[in-house]
Parts: sequence; structure tokens; C-alpha cells
Amino acid sequence: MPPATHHAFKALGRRLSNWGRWGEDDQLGTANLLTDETRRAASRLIRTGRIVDLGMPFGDEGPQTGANGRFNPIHRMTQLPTDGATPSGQIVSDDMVVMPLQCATQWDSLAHVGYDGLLYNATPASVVTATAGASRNSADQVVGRLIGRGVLLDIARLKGVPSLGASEEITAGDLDAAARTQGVEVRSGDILLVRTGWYRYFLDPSLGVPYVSDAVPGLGVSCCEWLHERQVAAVAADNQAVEVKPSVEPGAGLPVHMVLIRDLGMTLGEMFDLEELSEVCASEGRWDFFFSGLGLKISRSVGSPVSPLAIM
Ligand code: UVW
Repeated sequence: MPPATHHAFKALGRRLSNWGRWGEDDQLGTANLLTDETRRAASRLIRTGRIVDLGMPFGDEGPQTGANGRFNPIHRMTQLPTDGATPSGQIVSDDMVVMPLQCATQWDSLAHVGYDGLLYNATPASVVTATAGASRNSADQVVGRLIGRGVLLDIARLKGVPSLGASEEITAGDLDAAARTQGVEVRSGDILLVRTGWYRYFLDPSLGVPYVSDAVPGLGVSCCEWLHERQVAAVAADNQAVEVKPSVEPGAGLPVHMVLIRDLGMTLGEMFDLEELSEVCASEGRWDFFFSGLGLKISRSVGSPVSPLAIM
């Protein structure tokens, strides 16, 4: 295997880099492209008011297998209405949850992935510590801003299949073809949702294909430049990692993560449920909508659970 420094994605990352573009102290990356103007324009896309829920349930029915320290949420009660009543008769239930922030529908922050010791905007990886979490580029910096024009590119529909195949790569050409076929333009400040169809394996385990595994379809490296050229603010998909696994570049790990998160400063959304949205968009003949993806502002976190919505 060549030394790590020779991987092709690094040259691409250098070429597309947004480091310094919004200042040396910037921690928002391409979320800077979400402005008052993009939010105002997105609000005008609400026509019927119909909500399409794009999130997974956060429960023990989640997709995690225990691999990589990721498990499904553990929900416990901390107070029960049968524990006792106040003199007025008041009774109370409280609860708590223990979960990895990467366990279900989630945003990856700009502290989640880097390479060669650096995170987005030349931030040293040492800003993430075991006791303090991420003192820069954390999820809480950005997740309160992820709202705007959402666009769905439905690659499974484009290819006429319920789901792309295991390890099937989506190329920039596929994104172009989907946009052309659907008659939608991807513009600066959009939050792009890409449907592979893989979510069906989470919804229906009887299909016998693991939803979380090392062989999933998703974006290939050529999509990084496509997203950069169109000035996309954030990208999300219905699979585990947004990108294809394993990567086409041998030994590269997660090159799309590394280029998008570390070099472009782009927040990634994973495990979005795009099944109903695909049907609604097809039946309404429109592929853009008001998108709300506000995450949890967990201090110094590197990821955030999210319950995203499309409002039609
Ligand atoms: C890794 O597996 C590193 O990340 P993600 O969950 O974002 O795919």
C-alpha cells in the first residue's frame, strides 16, 4: 500500500479546500451558505404544509449492531407516577437515555473526521479530548442553523430500482442525471438529500440485508467536486455513511467524509428516512421543499441526533 500521504483524495481535498474562506476562526464551514435570504426563500416553498418525517426512531429497534462502540439507545425511567404523589395529588414521570450520538439519524460535525492530524480549517485534532470533547468544530456550533431549501435527488428512482446494490457508487454523473430527470436545480445554500433506497433494509429486516455493514451504496469521491461547484450547504443520505463502502480508492477509509468534512467544512447527515419523501415528491412532481434539520446542541459534541423534516 502507498504511504498515506499519496492517497488521491488528498489532492482533491487541497484543490477544493474552503479553509480560510470564511475566516481563520470559522467553525461553520459550508453552513455559512445558509443565510437569512436562503431561509426566507425556502419558507416560500411551503405550499400544503404537509410534514414528511425524515428521522429514525431513537430506540432499541435502531440499526446498531455493537460494532465500533455504537449501540442502540437505552431508555430508562428515572421517576414514575406510581413513586408517590404530592399533597395536591400531582404525579410525575421522568426518563433518561444513554446513546452514542452516532447511533441513528444524525449530523456529523466538522470535528468528526479529519486526516493527517488536522480537522476543518487547519484545526489540530488535539482540540478533541477524552474529557472535554471537541473544543472547536463541534456539532453544537452548527446544528441550530441546518434549515433551508432541501432538494431530494432520488438515485434509486433514476435507476429504476428499489435500492442501489451493495457497494454501488453514485457518481457526479448520476447526480447530474437525477437533477435533469427530476427537473430540479441544485443551488448555493441548498441542503441536498440523496436517496439510495438502502433504508428499506432498515425498515424490513426480513429482506435479510444488514442496513449497517461494510458494503453499502453511496456517494463516490467524484461527488465532492459536484457539491463544491454547486455550493451545497450540507448533504445527507439514507444510508449509514453518505458515501459508498468500501471506498473505490483502496485503503482510503472514508475519503468522501475526509474531503467534505475536513477540506470543505461540510456537515454530513446520515441514516435519513427518504422513503416517504420520495413518494411525496414524485406524486407532487416537485423535488424541493422547506427542510428543517435542527439538531441537539450538545456542548462539545462531534455529532448530533436529529429528527429532520421536509415541509411541503
Ligand atoms: C464513521 O464511521 C467514521 O463515521 P460515520 O458514522 O459518519 O459514517
